[in-house]
Amino acid sequence: LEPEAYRARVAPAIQDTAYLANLKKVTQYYVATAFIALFIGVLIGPLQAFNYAGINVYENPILKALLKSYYQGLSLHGVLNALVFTQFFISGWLLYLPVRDMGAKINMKFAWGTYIMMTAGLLIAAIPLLLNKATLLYTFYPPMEGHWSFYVGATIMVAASLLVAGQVILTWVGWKKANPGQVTPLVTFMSVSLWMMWLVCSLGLVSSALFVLIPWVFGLRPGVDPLIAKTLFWWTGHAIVYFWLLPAYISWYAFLPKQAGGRIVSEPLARLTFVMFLLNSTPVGIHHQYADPNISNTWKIIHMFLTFLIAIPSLLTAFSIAGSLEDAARARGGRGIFGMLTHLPWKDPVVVGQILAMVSFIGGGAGGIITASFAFSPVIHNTAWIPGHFHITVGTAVTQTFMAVAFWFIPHLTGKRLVAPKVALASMWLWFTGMMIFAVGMHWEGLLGVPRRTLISAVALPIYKEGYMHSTIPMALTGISGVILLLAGLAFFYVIFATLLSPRRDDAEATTPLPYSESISPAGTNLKTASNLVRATEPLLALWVVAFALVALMYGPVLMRLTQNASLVPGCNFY
Ligand code: HAS
Ligand code: HEM
Ligand code: CU
Repeated sequence: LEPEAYRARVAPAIQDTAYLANLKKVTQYYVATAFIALFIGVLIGPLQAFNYAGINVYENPILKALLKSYYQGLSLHGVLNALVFTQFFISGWLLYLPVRDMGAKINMKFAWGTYIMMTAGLLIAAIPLLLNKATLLYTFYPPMEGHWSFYVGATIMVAASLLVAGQVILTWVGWKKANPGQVTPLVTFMSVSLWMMWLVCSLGLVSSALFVLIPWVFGLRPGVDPLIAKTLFWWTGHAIVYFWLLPAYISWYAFLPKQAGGRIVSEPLARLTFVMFLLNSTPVGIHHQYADPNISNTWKIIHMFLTFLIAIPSLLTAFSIAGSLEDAARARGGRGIFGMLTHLPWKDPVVVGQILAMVSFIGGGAGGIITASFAFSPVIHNTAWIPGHFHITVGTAVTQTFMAVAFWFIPHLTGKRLVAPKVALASMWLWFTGMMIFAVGMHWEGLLGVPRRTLISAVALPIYKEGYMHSTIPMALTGISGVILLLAGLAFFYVIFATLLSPRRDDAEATTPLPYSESISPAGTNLKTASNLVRATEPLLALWVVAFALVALMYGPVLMRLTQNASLVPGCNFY
């Protein structure tokens, strides 16, 4: 992107300082709420890691007063980290970036309205969670039944995010009308396509909430069909991982090159990546249900191939970002394979955090592709392997990227300066090291058959020792990782909260500007002269329709069969 062209485009909105301050404020609220949720969620994590080291801390009276059971803690951990933290951070990030990128003036009352609605939904759902009335784990599979307020609160939260999506997409439609024949700028393109993807994928969860779960918990239906609910859950539940991941990709593609001192390799390629995710993220969810009955093997295998296909845009991203980092290292005087590594800015926590997040994703992605295999799945499904996989995808690739982004984004939004950059840097290394050790320990335990979601340290310590005798080393690794991650979390949250509480210095537009990168191959601005790839990816509305059609095609027959054979069972709970 040409910096001059960018400045000209966004000038009117920037000059309206009151508007800009308000936009930054609402974004700051989203981001701060996200990190408060993550703080609580992360504090529970090490306790679970100790469990997988054979150490049961849940009998401790102080802890007993706070958490009624391992499962209440695990429910809070999963919901706060994977659902609340991500959704709040992403809603702020993906509202602010495209609006700034287009230089648009949005309706700020509406923007605040969505924030308030999302927070209200969170509070409504949090009460039963804290009262141990919604100890359902973050997947809330029926027939486990929680208090109705959990389902209602969660639905309100998701609905609020759909309104954010609507506001951004409509702002873009307005931008298109005002700028006919122009190529959508990259950050806007990525954000809009991602919000469109979220609308396609959230349909599963929304219909489960409206037509299955809420009527059931209010007693309007005699029971619930667990398989239908689970299938609708994974319709959303797989693609949601890309709703988490792609905001990190936006940072890796659009901002990290500049932060590292290089350029974006190819804007058209970045656009292609996002379109592939829009089309193919959703119709793959049955790889979570290989073990479930009443879904034919044919559909399971089709979804498996589509899962392999959805690894391709991530592979494109891997090579493309590696190219940006090489470009950065060269510009900083690096030569040769090792020069590429040594000449990156290893003292900058923003860059280091993101590079380490990516390195973790090499393992997370490779593990995901292995996990997706129909033949291998029975070995590791429902074992500790699975938390091993997703703590180096969502728990590191995504979370650590958001953490590193916060080191510049919070100063940018608040006009404050990052407190203790060295502690920030240390927290990134600690988090990465802790998560890599955690991943080795948990994948390994999984291969030895240790089940996930089990208070294994208490129920079966003798069995743990007998049955999983060979697991001493991975157990030790998991326990050690819990300690390292606790330290990492404390260091990180010290930096974030101390920064938020420090005094404001300026409006940050000059001191911490949006770190737009230049491109080696830009997409251009005029559609007529743009490349075929840019022209093919520009009609996002049409591509969106194709995405809806694909998901209907790939889920319609599966859901039809499940509905024809529906059998309702009553709810139950175990807490
Ligand atoms: Fe997954 C289960 C398959 C990606 C999250 N996954 C989960 C669950 C979660 C999750 C939360 O097929 C658990 C759900 C539950 O509670 O039951 N996953 C995949 C596949 C991918 C994948 C094929 N997962 C993710 C991402 C997640 C995530 C992303 C969160 C953000 N996953 C599965 C399957 C299951 C599953 C099965 C069900 C298992 C079961 O039995 O229950 C792919 O999208 C991965 C593609 C990624 C790559 C990596 C690209 C690498 C990049 C980094 C490059 C690095 C550079 C740095 C440039 C191909 C982009 C270089 C710099 C230097 C200095 C060296
Ligand atoms: C589950 C540890 C951070 C998301 C788990 C489990 C452990 C663990 C051991 C498995 C529990 C079981 O299966 O019984 C930790 C540690 C963390 C951490 C030590 C860092 C201090 C995170 C982060 C995220 C996350 C940052 C996401 C943003 C989840 C989810 C589950 C989980 C979604 C699954 C819950 C379920 O099965 O219902 N965590 N975690 N964790 N963790 Fe973490
Ligand atoms: Cu999945």
